[in-house]
Order: sequence, then structure tokens, then C-alpha cells
Amino acid sequence: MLIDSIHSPEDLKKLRLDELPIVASELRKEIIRVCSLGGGHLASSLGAVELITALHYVLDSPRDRILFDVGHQAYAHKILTGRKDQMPTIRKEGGLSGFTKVSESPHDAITVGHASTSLANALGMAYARDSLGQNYKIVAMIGDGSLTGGMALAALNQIGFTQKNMIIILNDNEMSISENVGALNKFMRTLQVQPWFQEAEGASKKALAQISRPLTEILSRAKDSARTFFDPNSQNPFHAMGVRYVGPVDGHDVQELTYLLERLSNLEGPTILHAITKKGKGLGYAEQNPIKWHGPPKFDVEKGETSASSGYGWSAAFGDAATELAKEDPRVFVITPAMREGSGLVQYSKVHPQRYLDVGIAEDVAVTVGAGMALQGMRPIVAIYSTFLQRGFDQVIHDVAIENLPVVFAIDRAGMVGADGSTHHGVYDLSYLRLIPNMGIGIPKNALELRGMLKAGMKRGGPIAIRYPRGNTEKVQEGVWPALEWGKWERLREGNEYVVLAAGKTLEYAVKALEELPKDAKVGLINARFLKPLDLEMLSEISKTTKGIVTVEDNAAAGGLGSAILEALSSLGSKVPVKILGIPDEFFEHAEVSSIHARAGIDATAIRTALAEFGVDVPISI
Ligand code: HTL
Ligand code: MG
Repeated sequence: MLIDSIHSPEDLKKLRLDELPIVASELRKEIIRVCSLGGGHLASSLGAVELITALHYVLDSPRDRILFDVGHQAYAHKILTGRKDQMPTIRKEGGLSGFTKVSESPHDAITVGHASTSLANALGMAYARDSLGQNYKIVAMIGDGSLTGGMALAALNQIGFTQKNMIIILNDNEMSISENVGALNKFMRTLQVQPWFQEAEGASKKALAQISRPLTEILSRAKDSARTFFDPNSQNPFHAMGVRYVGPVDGHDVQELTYLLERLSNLEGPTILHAITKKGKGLGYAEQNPIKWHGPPKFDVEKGETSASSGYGWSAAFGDAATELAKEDPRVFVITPAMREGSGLVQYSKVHPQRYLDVGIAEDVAVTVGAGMALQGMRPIVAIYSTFLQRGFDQVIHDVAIENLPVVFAIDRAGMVGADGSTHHGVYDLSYLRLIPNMGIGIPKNALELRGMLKAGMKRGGPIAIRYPRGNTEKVQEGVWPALEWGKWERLREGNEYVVLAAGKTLEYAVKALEELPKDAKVGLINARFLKPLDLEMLSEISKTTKGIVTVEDNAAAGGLGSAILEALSSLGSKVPVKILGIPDEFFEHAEVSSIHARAGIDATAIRTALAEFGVDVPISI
């Protein structure tokens, strides 16, 4: 294989132009092989193979900076930059990251995982380059989905204004994880059906032979952009923002892309190259169902079958509950920032299409749209991953909480998420939500409790957050809604000499840790399922007689459950010693969740160790 001899972009440049399609097809095979072994972002990476090959053929990385938005489409980039042999380790403990990561390779220009950051980073780099009097090229590649994010649009606004030299490659496959949304996306579709585009597409192969002519044409069109800057009649929003627009071009014609990039990279000012690609390109079943193959687990390449996921997921538990709630209550409306599948909303979106909204990759917008709905009498549920709600923090305070609006936050993937790594772990939400007045926070132990909390939260009013982890729970029958009082804990094991307080995922660990304790051991276990408000009645009762409390949470120890308990005990004037088991003050890379929990010291072994330190006679090993 040609790619066996490519250990850096320098090696790629030694190949002839007509060998690049072969490289692309080999890269594809390798990406399919690697993803089939251990899962990964297959369809996105397959779609970007030619763009990445052309970029590395033309540019001089790492001197020139190539920025990948999200970084999930960059597998070909990893292979071409000397990481081919490590690819089977991707997303595994100690292995390559599934995204680009500055500390992993000098060729990875940014550390990323969340969408829409590439353009602002590129602008910052352009300022750094120009301030330091340096001269290199900056190329940001962004998907059509990621361009729906406010960060990307606001950066574009600034890039067009400041006219910094850079190329933006819009890798447009008409898909986010699900179908892409938004007016820009709609506009980009209209470009492809314009007669001049279709003609140009047909002519482009012929024109390649005499590249200078059509390129001059393209550029003269582009030059118009300078004139149409601020022209209210401009049809092209990129032109209107001051960014030279070239395209749409075929994002799978690696030779044409090479020609274009060579010429565009020497232009003054910002240029956007709009490349049309196919998500899942080259793998029939992935092309046909890019949603399923966006990020599959390991699979059988021949059969196109993933290893069947078993069990009932937390996401499904939420989706089912929301579907039922919306049937009962016409005010219920579910909002997702581009995570229909991941948040368990496929069924909901079909049953209640009129009360379902995908706002694109715009978490800030999702939160504030919820606020607007609540102000006008609706009962919105913002279904959002813990890690992505970080993007909506100010909106939760400013737009929702100050006026105590009844917005429910259904927070999925709370806690460690595993293979996606440090950018995606949802281990801060308890801390950043607990500090917000009016907020209610629940941590259910199973689907039944999730339903109880949804109902109790709706009844309570005001903003509430219900957080649950990645993984499975027990299925609940339709129509079952347990009564639950918001703010009341549950005692699961009697005993008050020492008491363990845990909730959600860590409650499972606590149950396990206490399983083999002698019956007469006076160690109690509390399901501390409400973090806000705490069950102060129960806590104060416990504090009167207990000799020590252990708190366990899959959240940063700073500011989470343990902190809340300490604060409450301090207000009660209690001097009960507390051992806080939570995520320590460091970032954890990708690995199995259980492995991270062990290293972070929040699993069953850690709980036993803490009890043993208190003097409880308990075997440490599980
Ligand atoms: N919200 C934010 C802020 N960041 C991320 N990464 C997500 C949600 C989740 N997410 C992805 S990949 C992706 C989303 C929504 C779709 C991106 O679409 P795009 O790329 O068109 O940019 P494509 O897949 O090639 O079509 C991940 O978490 C990996
Ligand atoms: Mg896309």
C-alpha cells in the first residue's frame, strides 16, 4: 500500500498527483478497518478523506496550521501524519484521542471535541502570526453541522470584518449527526440546484486541464465579494460577510481540490471553499445510513452489522418518559441542540413533531429558546448532554434562573463518558448548576426515579436539572409514574455509625461496596438523590449521631455533592468528619468508564477504603 510508506506529509508530497486517488482509497480502507475493530467516527472521517489528502499535499504542516472543527473527521489526518500504526489504539486507554489534540502531535493545531471552535481559533492564530511578523498559512475545516453554532458564526463575522488571511473549508455533507438544520443549510442546498453550478460541475473536469481560466473566473466572481460587502442585495451570505466564496466544488475530487487549494492559499484575505462531500463516502451502507454510521461501535465490515447493543439506555428512559409527558400535557415541548439520536428523542420527534425542535449545534440558543417558551406559558424540556450544557451556562443563569422559569434540563451523559475523553466527560454539571439560585437538581438512581423526578420537578416549577449517566437502567412500564417529593432523600441501609451518601451511578458502587458488610455493621446508605435542595432534615438527623460521612459522586469533587454536604454541616454547626470521593482536580483522558472511576477513586473499592480509614472493619478488595 502507498500509505505504508507515508510517515509524514513530506512523504505524501513525493507522490504524483495521479497517485492521490489511490492514497484516498487506501486511507478509506484503513479507516474502515480501524473503526470496525473498536468503533469510532466512521462516516464523518470517510467523507473528509480527499479534503485532508489535498490539504497535506499542498500545505506544509505543522508550519502551516490545519484546524479541524470537532476533530472527529480527522482520522485520515492522523494516518498521514505518522500515526498510522497507532490507529488501532484510537479512543482506547493510553491510545490516540478520537479528536485532534495538541499534546498528541505537532500536526494537531487545536485540541477539540466540541463543535464550532475552529474559526475563532484560526482568527486568533492569524492575529498571532501577523503580530509576530510570521508567514504561514492557516486553514480551518468545518462541517456544515458545526457551522450552525453561534461561536462559528460570530467568528466568521469577525473574520470577514478583519480580513485576515486564511482559508475556511466548509465540508458540507448536509448532515450533522442527524439531518442538518437552519437557514444557512437551506441556502447551501439552493446553491447546488442553480443551473450555473450544475454546468460548472459538468465542465469542471474538462476545465482542469486549463486550470488558470476557470479559476480566474471563479476569482473574478470572488472579487465581486469585495464590492458586494455590505450590499444588502447580495445573494451569498459569505460574500455579504466579507469572506470570498468559492464553490461549491466536489469534495471528493482530490486532484481538483489540490489545484484549488494551491491557488486559494496564496490569496489575500479570508476565503471559504465550499466542498460538497458525502458522509460515509465509499462504504455503501454508511452512505445510505450516515446517522447509524456516524459513530458506530465495532462492526462486521462484510455484513455491515454493529455488535448489538443490549439493554435499556438512560436516553431511551428519558425519551419514553418525555413522549408520555407530552401526551398528558400540551405545554410540554422538547428542545435538542443537534442530539436527537443521542438524547433518545427519535421516537418523541415522530410522535410530537409539533412540539420538538432541533436548534442545531447551539446549546446557548437551546437554553434561551426554552426560556422564551417558559415565559409564554409552555413547559419546555431542554434535553442536553452534561458536557454541552457548559456552553449554555450563562443562559441558565441569565435567561432562566433569575426569573425562576420552569425549564427542565434533562442532562444526559453526566459523569465520565469513556472513549470520547476529556472534552466530553460530563463531570462539572453538579458544581456549575448547584451555585445557581432557584435551581433544583435531581440525580435519579433508575428510570423509575427519573420519571418520578420529572413529574415532581414539573410540579415544583422553576428551573430543574435531572442528570443521568451514559449506560443502561431498568425499563419501566408505560404509565408508571412513582410519587416523589422533590428534595427528599431515601434511606437504603439502616445504620448511623458511619453513613455513605451517594446518588446515581455512584450509588450502584456504594451498594456494591456495602454488600458484604456484616449485617450488624452500623453503616448506613443514603440515596442522596436531590442535590438541590439537600434533604436537610435527614442530614441534620444523621449528623447528630454519626461518627463520619462518606460522599461519593461522579462529578468534580470541587463544588459537587461533598462540598454541598460540608457547607450544610457547617451551617448546622456540625463537626462530623466528611470524606469526599469525587473527581480530583485533573483532566481524565479516554478510557473505559470503570477504569477512570477506579483511578479517580470513586468506585466501590474507593468507598471501602474510605470506610476502612474511618475504622470500619471492611474487606478492601472487591
Ligand atoms: N455540541 C457541541 C458543542 N459539540 C459537539 N461535538 C456535539 C454537540 C456533538 N457532535 C459531535 S459531531 C456532531 C455533533 C453535533 C455533528 C457535527 O456535524 P458536522 O460534521 O457537519 O460538523 P459531520 O459529522 O462530518 O457531518 C461529536 O461529539 C463528535
Ligand atoms: Mg456535516
